[in-house]
Formats: sequence, structure tokens, C-alpha cells
Amino acid sequence: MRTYPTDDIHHDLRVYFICGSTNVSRPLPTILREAISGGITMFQFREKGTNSLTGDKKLALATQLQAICQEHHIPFIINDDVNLAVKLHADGVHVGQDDESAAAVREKIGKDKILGVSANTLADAKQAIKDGATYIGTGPMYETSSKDDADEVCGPERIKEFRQSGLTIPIVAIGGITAENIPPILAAGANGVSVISAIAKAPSPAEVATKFQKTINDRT
Ligand code: TZP
Ligand code: MG
Repeated sequence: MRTYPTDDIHHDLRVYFICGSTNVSRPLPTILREAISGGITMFQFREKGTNSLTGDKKLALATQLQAICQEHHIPFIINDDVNLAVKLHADGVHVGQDDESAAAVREKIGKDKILGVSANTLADAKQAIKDGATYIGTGPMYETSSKDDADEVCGPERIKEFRQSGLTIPIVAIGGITAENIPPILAAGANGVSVISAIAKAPSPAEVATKFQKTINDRT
């Protein structure tokens, strides 16, 4: 049996749902419960941008989402906010290249937590590995409207390049991913996909999550 938070990051990365309060038009806890019932394997609380929550309101929402994840044995990851992650004993943190350095974050959260690092170049990916990343995220695979400052679309080719260069670290793809455009991403060597809008904005997050899960399970 798997132990929780995780002894199988490859499994947990398969359908990695990322969301904050500004990505949804219904309460996020409700959407998260539905996504979990559909089969997401990990959750990242990413509270950013105009009208995002801060301070006590952010803490209260994070606490509520973490409880839902714990109830269902889904790892709960926090984007950027290392202090919040430490305070809540979250299962992990995800940082980008413009955030606190991955090495410093690893130091703060300890060796047993999940550390995700966004890396869009081979050099950044190698550095992330040195710094103690558990997995790297890379993208955007396809056009996305969920990140204002997203880099240029790289396509699944980026993942192929990382794998051909010998990287064995778990890799999760991001950006514009739907249940339909997953196959080339897996074929390129990704362990899973991370997704905001395809699940957060779906009329039925559960149905879409199930579609993602089935597509990935059939191909790995
Ligand atoms: N980083 C690169 S693209 C992206 C992030 C956070 C947004 C992904 O959102 P969506 O809606 O799944 O395209
Ligand atoms: Mg960041």
C-alpha cells in the first residue's frame, strides 16, 4: 500500500490540479472536492494575481483546502508561499525561477517534503536537480490564458529534449493541457500533466478529471 503524503511521486504527478480562488466561478473547496472525486492525484494551491486573497483569508482557504486533501489522501502543495507551507506543514511547495531559490526552499521545508521547481531550460532543470527538486514542471506546452507572463509555447518537444539529455527526474507538463492533447506529452516522456482551466472552468470538474486520469492510465 502507498504511504501518505507520498512514496510515489510518479503516481501523484499524473493528474496534478492547480487552482486559486480567482480561477473559479464557484467556491474552490467545492470544485476541489469534485475534482478529487473524478480522480486528480495531487493539488496545488496557487493564489495569485488581481483580486487574489492575502493574509488571514488566504490562510483560512488554504487550511480548508488542505483538510479536504488530507481527507482524501491527496498531496497538498503550495505555490510560492514557503512561509505558509511551513506554517501548515503542507506536503510541499512549488517555486518558479523568479521566486525564492530552490536550494533555500529545500533547506526550509526539509528533505521529506515535495519540492517542485518550474524549469524551462536544460540549465535551469539541472540546477533544480542540484538544489533538491523532487520534480520539475515545464511549459507552456500549448497556448494558455491562465498565466499573464507565460513564456512562449514550447510544445512536448521540450520534454523530449530534457529526456534526451539524460534527465531522469519526474517531469510534469503545464500550459493549455486538455484531455485531448495529452498523448504527445506522455510520448515525450512526461510523468504527468498539471492543469488549471480544463478542470477549474469545466461544467463538471469530476468528469474532466476522470477523462484525464483514464487517458493517462491507458498510456503509462
Ligand atoms: N505556468 C505555465 S502555463 C501556466 C502556468 C502556471 C498556466 C496553466 O494553466 P492552464 O489553464 O492549464 O493552461
Ligand atoms: Mg512562482
